[in-house]
Amino acid sequence: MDSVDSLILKLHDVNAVKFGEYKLKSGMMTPIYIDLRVLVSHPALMNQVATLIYQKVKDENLQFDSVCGVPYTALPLATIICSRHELPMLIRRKEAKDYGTKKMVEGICREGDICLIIEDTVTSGTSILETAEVLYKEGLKVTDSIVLMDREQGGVEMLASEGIRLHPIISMFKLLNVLQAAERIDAQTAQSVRKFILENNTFRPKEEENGNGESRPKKPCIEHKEMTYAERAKLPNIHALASKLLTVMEEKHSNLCVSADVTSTEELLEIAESLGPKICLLKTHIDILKDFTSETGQKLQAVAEKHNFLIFEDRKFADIGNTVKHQYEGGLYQISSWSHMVNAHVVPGPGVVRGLSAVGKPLGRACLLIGQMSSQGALATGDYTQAAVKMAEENSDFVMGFICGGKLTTRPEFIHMTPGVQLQSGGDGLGQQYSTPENVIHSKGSDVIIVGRGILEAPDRLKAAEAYRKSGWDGYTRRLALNQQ
Ligand code: S5P
Repeated sequence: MDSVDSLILKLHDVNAVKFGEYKLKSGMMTPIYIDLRVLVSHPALMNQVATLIYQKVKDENLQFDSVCGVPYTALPLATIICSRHELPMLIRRKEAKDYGTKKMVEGICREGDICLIIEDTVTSGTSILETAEVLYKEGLKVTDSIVLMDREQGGVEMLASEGIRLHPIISMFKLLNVLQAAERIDAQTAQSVRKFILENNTFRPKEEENGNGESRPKKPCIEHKEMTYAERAKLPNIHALASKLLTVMEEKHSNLCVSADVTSTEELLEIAESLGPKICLLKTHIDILKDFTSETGQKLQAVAEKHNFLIFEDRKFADIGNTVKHQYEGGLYQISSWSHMVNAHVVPGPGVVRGLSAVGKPLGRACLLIGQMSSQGALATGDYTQAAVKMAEENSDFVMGFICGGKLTTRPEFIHMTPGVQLQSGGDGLGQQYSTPENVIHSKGSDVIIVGRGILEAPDRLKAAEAYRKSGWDGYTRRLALNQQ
């Protein structure tokens, strides 16, 4: 027997499905009541449900960073799934504590992370939406939700209108069919429940519901009709270097930036030469070279020219304008003379951008602002990240984009670049946290993956670079396909 069919019968056995006259949370009277709270008394059944929910995650290829169960019934289900598969979990509080941190969500919330919501039963979808709204306040995104039992009374449609895809495991009509076929209920009961469900759909599109014209804005998980890299390259207000980079990306079918974190000029140039055809951008930490000379920059430029990629010195400037001006232009490395772009922390305020711009703008250079960091416990979150976006918008004649975990602004002239990328998620023991190219590009809407050790430590760097290039590009084409339907 199909595992969902057998689950339906077991749920009926343990009285989780009841027929009669019951009142729903909304006050509506119903001839069928689903009470999955009883699951906690049946551990084997609980495990079976958890397995089916996780199977749904795999079947639908859902991408997310954490899991949150709607309190209380779905909480133990989320716990089992997260424990079994070592997934980070979040707990939504129903009431804020009146002492301590007053947090509404327990667990680590990283700005832009995607949280998968798990629920036991859905009628209208409001419980899922309430939980999603608490998560949104923590800077999280919700794109998908899995529910064990969908009463088919409009929850799927309501959540879709709010940008959340609902994936039910059991739907009401399926449940009725299985129970009727197994002679647990007679045809008349099944038919009266079907009639009730069809006549009691709770979903009303926003405009219909709200006569005063104040319909709430729709919250799409990803913006529709997304522009291609090539289209963005032609935007009238785009920085010339951002336009150049997007053009290179389109031409080479590559959104891969290799982070060439090596300590000798020879190895740096060797990486640039061999991986050049696979990348759109090469990122350096020039101060880790033990043998830098002014020739290093010149040679790197020549290879960049030959293989059509740009250079990004990951200097992370973080001082007052006057100091960064000197650091950018002078010293041993004379960064502005050979690197197309650099990045800066926004902690000093806009002066850092103005200082860099004074040197870089006349040379046609550009800057990326660090809106978020990939490392555990990073403080660049929430208002800080928003301040970085504002600073970029106010200085778009020199700022071309962001270092971030995912898309920070919908303005298509800015390029989002994400470090902390490997084909397997995880970390490095020193705080680095990795997401996959698929997650970064497809789910989080970033534009460029920055990959260091995932390629540098591979037995065959060229093969690894090709695997990352392909994975990043596939994420982009899948994202485009999804948003152009
Ligand atoms: O938040 C950040 C920002 C940057 S630029 N996290 C990062 O890891 N980086 C840089 O990306 C980091 O300095 C390193 O050069 C690269 C990541 O390297 P990997 O070996 O962990 O892929």
